[in-house]
Parts: sequence; structure tokens; C-alpha cells
Amino acid sequence: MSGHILALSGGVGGAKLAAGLCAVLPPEQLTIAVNTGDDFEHLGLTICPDLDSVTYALAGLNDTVRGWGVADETWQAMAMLSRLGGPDWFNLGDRDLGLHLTRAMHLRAGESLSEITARLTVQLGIAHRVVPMSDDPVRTQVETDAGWLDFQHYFVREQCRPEVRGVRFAGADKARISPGFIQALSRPDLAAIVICPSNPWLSVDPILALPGLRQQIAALTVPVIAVSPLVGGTALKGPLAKLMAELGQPVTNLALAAHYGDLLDHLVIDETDAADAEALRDTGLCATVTQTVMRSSADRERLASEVLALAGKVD
Ligand code: FO1
Repeated sequence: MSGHILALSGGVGGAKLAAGLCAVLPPEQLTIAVNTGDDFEHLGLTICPDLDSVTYALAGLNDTVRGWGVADETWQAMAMLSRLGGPDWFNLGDRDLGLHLTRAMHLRAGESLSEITARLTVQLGIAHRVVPMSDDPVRTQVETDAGWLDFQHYFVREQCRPEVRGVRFAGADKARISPGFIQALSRPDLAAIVICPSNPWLSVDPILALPGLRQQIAALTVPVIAVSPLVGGTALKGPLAKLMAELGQPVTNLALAAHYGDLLDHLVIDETDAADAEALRDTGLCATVTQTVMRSSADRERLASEVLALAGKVD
């Protein structure tokens, strides 16, 4: 087996496949570039939810029931914050706060998000390279009847209830692709780009909105393989199906593939959506049907191996 894999990931769903890839690839053969459009400033801290979800999943610290944050968490700091009248709509556990405080300290000392992410992942025993998509701030915002909402206000505070009319990525036009991400894209041994099963509109689009990135990927000859986050014609978790409908899209793999457009060579879809395969192939795409639901580490590793086999890089 040879060649480097570049995975693009959002938070929880993407992190599962990222963990599978880490289990089957040695550290020098994988770079995971993570969405930072969900990041926001809160309580004087910069919170990076997708980087956190990937980091906790790879370190084996993630809470698999809640879906975000650290397992065996306690909430003493939040209880005090709430008692003191602080903003308690965004839950920061005591252990999780340890990470946010450390990140804030290094940011204040002038380190880049890339440097800090490298430091935190190493400290948590992660050997694989996890890089933010950019060191410059990009902030996803959604347009609702009440105007533009910052992503975490929409997602956590409003529980995705507002109808979404549009999505924008503030700052993306000026944001530079992070050094580790550029390095992976420029590797002569790059073998494939894997788009993890994250929300294309909310978690992958902010990455693809970075100036020049779509063109850079299009200029490469390596396959771009996405794993669909749709299962049985809906999303297992999160606002994807609701959002697609609100944006006037049919909630189908065909619409999802059309959204990625020419960028995509291969879409991996769930066995419950096997009926979509033919229509996808009719558009010129390669389509693979398999079980994409990842409930166990065995599921994650099997899916990762199947995706790598599509890249032609697994014996
Ligand atoms: N998601 C929630 O639904 N409620 C929360 O209170 C919450 C807190 C939180 C704290 C730190 C962190 O890294 C993530 C957190 N998330 C929370 C998850 C996160 O906001 C979303 O899952 C992602 O932004 C969507 O990918």
C-alpha cells in the first residue's frame, strides 16, 4: 500500500470515518483537514467544534452517546456560570474547558491554529496529522427570516429550528489554506481525496470556499471520493435533510452529488439507498453501495478500507 490520503472532515459524522482511516493507515499516509466554519468566540474563548470532535474521536475521548464533547464529562463550571447569570446555552464541560483554555492561552501567545492543533493532538496521543482548513477566521452563517445567524446560534441555541434560506462563510474570501493542508494537496504521492460523511452545505462547503481550493483539487488527477451522509433518504443526525429541503433540494444522493458537481469522481452510498446507484452512474459518477452507518470501530475500519480500496491504494 502506498500514497497519501487527504481527508476533508466536518465534526461528528466525519470524525467517525477519520477515526477509521487512522486505524487502517500509518500516520505518514494521512492528513485530515477539518472545517473551521463552525468556530466561534464564546466566553472569551475560541471554540472549534469540528476540530474538537475529530480530536476527541481520534484520542478515544469522545462521548458517543451525546455525540459531541468528552466522555465522562462533569459540568461544575457550567453550573457556576449559569448561577452567575452567564450565557449557558452552549455547554462546555469541565474536561472540554481544559482544552479550550489551553487553546486560548496559545492563541493569545500568538501561535496559529495549525500550531496549536498539532500541539493538542500530540498531547492527546494522536499520531496522525489533523490540520484546520485555515488559520484565518471563517465563520459559517445561515440566513433565516430573522436575518443572518451565526452557526452555533442556529445549531445549538436555536436547535436548527429556523428555516434556512441561504448559507455564507464570512471571511472565506480572505482566508488562506492552512500550511498543512497545502502541503498535503501538493504532495507528489497524493493518492486520493476523501470527503468524509459530513454535511456538504454546512461542513464541507466552508472548506471548498477557501480561495483557489476547488481549482487546486480540480487540477489534480487523484480521485475525489465522497461518502454520503444520507442513509435511507435522510440524515442519521443533524439538520442535513431539513436544510436540503429548505434550500429547495430533493433529499437524495443525486442532489448531493450534483452539489459537489465536477469535483467528485466517486460517491459511496448506503445499502439502504442502493436504488440511487444507477441514476448516479448515469451522470458519469462512480457509485459504490455499502454499509455506511458506523456504530463500532469495526464498522469504521471496514468503511475506511473500502474507501481506500476505491482509491486503488489498498492491496
Ligand atoms: N452541541 C450541542 O448540541 N449543544 C452544545 O451545548 C454543544 C456544546 C459544544 C461544546 C464544545 C464543542 O466542541 C462542541 C459542542 N457542541 C454542542 C457540538 C457542536 O456545536 C456541533 O456538533 C457542531 O458545530 C456541528 O458540527
